[in-house]
Amino acid sequence: MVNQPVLAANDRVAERNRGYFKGLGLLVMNVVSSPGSGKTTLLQRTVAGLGSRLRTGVIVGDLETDNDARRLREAGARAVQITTGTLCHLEAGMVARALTALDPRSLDVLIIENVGNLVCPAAFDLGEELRVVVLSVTEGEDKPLKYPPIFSTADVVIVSKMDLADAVGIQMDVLRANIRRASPRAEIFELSAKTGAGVDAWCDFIAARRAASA
Ligand SMILES: Nc1nc2c(ncn2[C@@H]2O[C@H](COP(=O)(O)OP(=O)(O)O)[C@@H](O)[C@H]2O)c(=O)[nH]1
Ligand SMILES: [Mg+2]
Repeated sequence: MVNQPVLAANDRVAERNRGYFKGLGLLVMNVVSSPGSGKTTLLQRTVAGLGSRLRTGVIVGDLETDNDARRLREAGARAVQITTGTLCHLEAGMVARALTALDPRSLDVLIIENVGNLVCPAAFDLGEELRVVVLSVTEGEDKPLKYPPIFSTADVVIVSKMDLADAVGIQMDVLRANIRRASPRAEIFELSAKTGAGVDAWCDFIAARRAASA
């Protein structure tokens, strides 16, 4: 159980972030998943896909290393790494501090890649407009039912690694039904960051949301 005063303090900073993002017309997404489900690979594709349309910045959180920020810079993003040490989630204040390195006034979209974990990030609002949960087909059909807090608060659920769906024998009808149950209001995308299949629809969705929030 997370300490209530810590959550209340985080919520206050998150609200301040939200007001600031709104004032700038910046579309902000908080991307959450288990480690290794393909967040960074998808964000590399996303940054490249939005490249000619929207200026995208990325804040990426991991316990250690700046590997992901380097991968995202290679894809053309402005990216800043937060290393959390032992902490299993990002907090709103960390995002506010990291953002100063990205010149937010010159961005259209800010993507926050949270620490890989389906539990801790659920309780920490970062001030995002969209909470995006990535679930790869290799994780099994039952995960949406096992992690209710993160799935019930998702605005978008992305089923990733679709190129592996047949190889791992996932039952897509069961997975889709479980996502619908756990995330009743979420938009659902199915894609492969490896082949690129489905990534255009995802980028079009981001562009439409950004146009609506600008
Ligand atoms: N087959 C396949 N592998 C993928 C895909 N997306 C990512 N991966 C692989 O999954 C591993 C973890 O990816 P990464 O993007 O680092 O995941 P993250 O930990 O969620 O940021 C890497 O070996 C990627 O090459 C995909 O769409 N298909
Ligand atoms: Mg990553």
